[in-house]
Amino acid sequence: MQNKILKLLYNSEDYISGQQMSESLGVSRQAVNKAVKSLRDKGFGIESVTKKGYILKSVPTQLCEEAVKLFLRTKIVGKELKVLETVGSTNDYLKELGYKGAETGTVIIAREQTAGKGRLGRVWQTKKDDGIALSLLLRPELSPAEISSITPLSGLAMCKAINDFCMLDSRIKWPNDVIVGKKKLVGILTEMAAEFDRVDFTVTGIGINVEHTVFPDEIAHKATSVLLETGRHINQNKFVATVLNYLEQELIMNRYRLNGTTVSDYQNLCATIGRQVTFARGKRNISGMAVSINNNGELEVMLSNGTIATVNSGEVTVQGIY
Ligand code: BT5
Repeated sequence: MQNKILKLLYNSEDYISGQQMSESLGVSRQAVNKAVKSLRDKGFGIESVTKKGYILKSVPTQLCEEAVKLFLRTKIVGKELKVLETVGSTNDYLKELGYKGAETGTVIIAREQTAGKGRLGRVWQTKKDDGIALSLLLRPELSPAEISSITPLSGLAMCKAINDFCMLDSRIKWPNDVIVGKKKLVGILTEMAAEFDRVDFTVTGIGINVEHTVFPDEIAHKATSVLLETGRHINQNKFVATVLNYLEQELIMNRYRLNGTTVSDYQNLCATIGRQVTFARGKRNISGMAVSINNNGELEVMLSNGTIATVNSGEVTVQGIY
């Protein structure tokens, strides 16, 4: 109901009366008043003038479900969407929903995470309203071996969304970071629930630094935020809708697989390619020049003897970055 009232107000250039709204939605005037009040409580600037009606003057900048939905243009991603005030980890929360049958495209967003996770048991640091934590559940009809494109495609979507919305020149540090300059703006963690030959669901968690002006000492040298890079405060709701639009474009429209176009897009935006990298093989550290990624999302590294090594784990040090 609130979403419908909001759509009417958003799409109307002039004042719209309570009567008009109640007629076009087939609900009572009282229900309209109640929805308007709830929307105002959530921070929507809805002005009312006697005999003219209501007009939408402003949308909250802090995350709110109704506002994200207002700007969303997707068919699948975010069809089910929830914004939480606080949660341990959006990935853990969404995995629980996944086991209970949540449908593909379900999105959980949190204004605060108290136990944000990175890969390999590492911690993802977030502070209330400074960072956005977002998780997307997908049910691709693929085998566990075939879902390796999900993280790179998500990274590609994030990089495009940031460059488009924040007008930044962000790049992808293979496989799962989005960086600006030499610092990390976004981290991505994909988890899955699978049987031997069939994926039940994947949950891709994306942490984005938005409003931070300072970071904890241990990451201050390698972390940055949209505010630090642009000097501007963004409307988080419009931004999240842009992110979800790009996730749908890159993941759903490409059926979760890298192809010629997405590999080429990824390579054009990848900061790792063309740099010296070091990675572990067994107990040895090997260095070489990152030259490309393949259709499985693996990094191809040219070694000094001219052979190509394929790296599929993210533990790579990139010279000049981190
Ligand atoms: C990642 O791991 O970068 C994946 C982060 C995924 C976070 C999202 S938030 C929504 C969803 N719910 C979750 O619980 N998680 C996901 P990794 O590549 O392992 O990088 C982790 C490392 O990045 C840490 O060890 C720190 O060095 C650094 N780090 C931690 N917090 C950071 C931040 N806010 N900004 C930049 N770097 C950070």
